[in-house]
Amino acid sequence: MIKTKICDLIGIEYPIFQGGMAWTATGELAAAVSEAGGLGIIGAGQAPADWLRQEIHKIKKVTGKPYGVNVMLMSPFVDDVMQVIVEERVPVITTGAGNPGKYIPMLKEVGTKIIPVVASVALAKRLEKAGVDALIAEGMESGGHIGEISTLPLVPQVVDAVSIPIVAAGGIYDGRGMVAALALGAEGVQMGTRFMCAEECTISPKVKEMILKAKDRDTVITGRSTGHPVRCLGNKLTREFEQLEKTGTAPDVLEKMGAGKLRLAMVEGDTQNGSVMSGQIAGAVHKIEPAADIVQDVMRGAERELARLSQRFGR
Ligand code: TUI
Repeated sequence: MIKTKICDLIGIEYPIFQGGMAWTATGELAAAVSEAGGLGIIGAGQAPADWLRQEIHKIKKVTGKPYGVNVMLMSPFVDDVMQVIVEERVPVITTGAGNPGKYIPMLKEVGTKIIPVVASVALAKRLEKAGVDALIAEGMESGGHIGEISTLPLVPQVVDAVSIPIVAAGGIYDGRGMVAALALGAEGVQMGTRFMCAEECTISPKVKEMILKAKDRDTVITGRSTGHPVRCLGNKLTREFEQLEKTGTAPDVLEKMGAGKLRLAMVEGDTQNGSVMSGQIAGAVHKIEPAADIVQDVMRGAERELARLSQRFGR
């Protein structure tokens, strides 16, 4: 049985987080993952607070198990979103794309566990001092907004720099990845791309199909020149974006061009003009299956892999 500190901290059966992806991780997906024993996380993204409340209520109808909300700190609605989290007594929040420091006191007051995503050792240390409960160390293999360091070098450096539990993210999709993360000192894993292909994920079937067809080298990073690098599957939009970046287009023009493109892909299913954020592991995802099967496959695979390693190299 693989039970870790992160399981005890938040009261989950398996140390698997489903990434709280904007316009992708709705109440339906998060409820299925939580009910299966992992941590389902709603992606609040840039959605208004009312939308979040409705998704939280969907989860509460399906399961009494712990769940989370991911707060995208660049959202214009971030203050209202935090207010809903406090009012609804959300058990866990994860944060992305910034420093959640100023919200920590109000969340602690209601007992919400705070688990920010970090892409560097410096921010990890600062947030530990500010009193967060755990951290997700996310490598640049991930989809969406990313840092500059890969999972393999990032996780052990963060693990060694702080004493709170670390969840590894970026490039993980099966039991082998979980065992690798545990070997690096992580207490759990977060997976996004594989859960995009869960049956319960409500994104457009066209996006799921694009992930299923993707190969190892099909993602690209755009937006480096704006200071907000984003990993997506390459398409018409990324080619146009790359061209504009090459010719020195101003960051604010590029930012404007990116606005609304994630929704266009995930909700409207426009996989050529929309932003199909996905991790490098897309090339390994080959089927659409229930979220519970994903959770079970990762856990069984990890146990099998530990047994294999111990048989091969143990005494
Ligand atoms: O947040 C993510 N991934 C995301 S957010 C998102 S929504 C979006 N929409 C339009 C444009 C851009 C994003 C899609 N994917 N992952 C967590 C993450 N956070 N990765 C890296 C970071 C990060 C980066 C810099 C966290 C903190 C940071 O610096 C903060 C500081 O103050 O030092």
